[in-house]
Amino acid sequence: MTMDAMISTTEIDDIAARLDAAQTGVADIPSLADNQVIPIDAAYAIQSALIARREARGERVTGVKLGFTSKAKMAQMGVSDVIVGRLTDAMRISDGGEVALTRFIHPKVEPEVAYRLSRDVDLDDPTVDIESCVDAVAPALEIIDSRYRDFRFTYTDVVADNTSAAGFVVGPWRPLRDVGNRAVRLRVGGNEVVGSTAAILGDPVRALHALLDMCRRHRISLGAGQIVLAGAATAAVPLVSGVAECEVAELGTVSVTGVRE
Ligand code: 0L1
Ligand code: MG
Repeated sequence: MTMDAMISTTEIDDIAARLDAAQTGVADIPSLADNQVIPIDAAYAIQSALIARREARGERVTGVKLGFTSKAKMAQMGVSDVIVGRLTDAMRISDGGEVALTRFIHPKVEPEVAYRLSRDVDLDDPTVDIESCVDAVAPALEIIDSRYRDFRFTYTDVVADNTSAAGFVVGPWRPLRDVGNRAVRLRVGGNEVVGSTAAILGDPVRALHALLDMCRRHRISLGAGQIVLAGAATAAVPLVSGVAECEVAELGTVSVTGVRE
């Protein structure tokens, strides 16, 4: 076992390959932290290598997502920073569509708010106004599926694992508006949980500012047309067969049906 914080390019590629195989083979792996300390920059490098593997298979990055946007989750992980992951076209499920549960290891679903970028964001421009780079907002669902056994991971583990990103559904877009403090209802099978968009950093619009900061720090590009998942309005709920539906008050509804093939 090595506890050396230094990590080589070869190790970065090896870990990305293991995480990629866990996702494509639907087979979990132990927490990286059981064997190795992964520095945060290396964790984002592993995430980039993982995304490069997806791109090599023909996937396209179509957005970004934020995680750990609730005070409760940050406290649980002992961190004060959000995390950023990448979304690809292969992760997108159409609103009202079906998703095979066999694609995932142990999927959970989160009710979220999505923003749409209307122009490229110049990360090197200190005066950039991120809110003016957004033209639309929509209710959304995120499917998370940690590649780590029992969802047991550290902060850097989960960054390396592309922040558990596995699927997402975006509801009808509306022109950009204030979506702060809106009631949120998530129904999955027979269960219902309620929350508020205030759970997303106090107001989802703050997620845009946090995103800009993280993307600058980790050189993650933000381009016109990309989707931003701002974070979860409630704790994640296991995704089971049947309809999962999220309703954000005065914004709209989005759903997906989990099916066993
Ligand atoms: O908020 C999220 O999208 C979840 C980030 C990853 C943590 C988890 O898998 O629970
Ligand atoms: Mg999420």
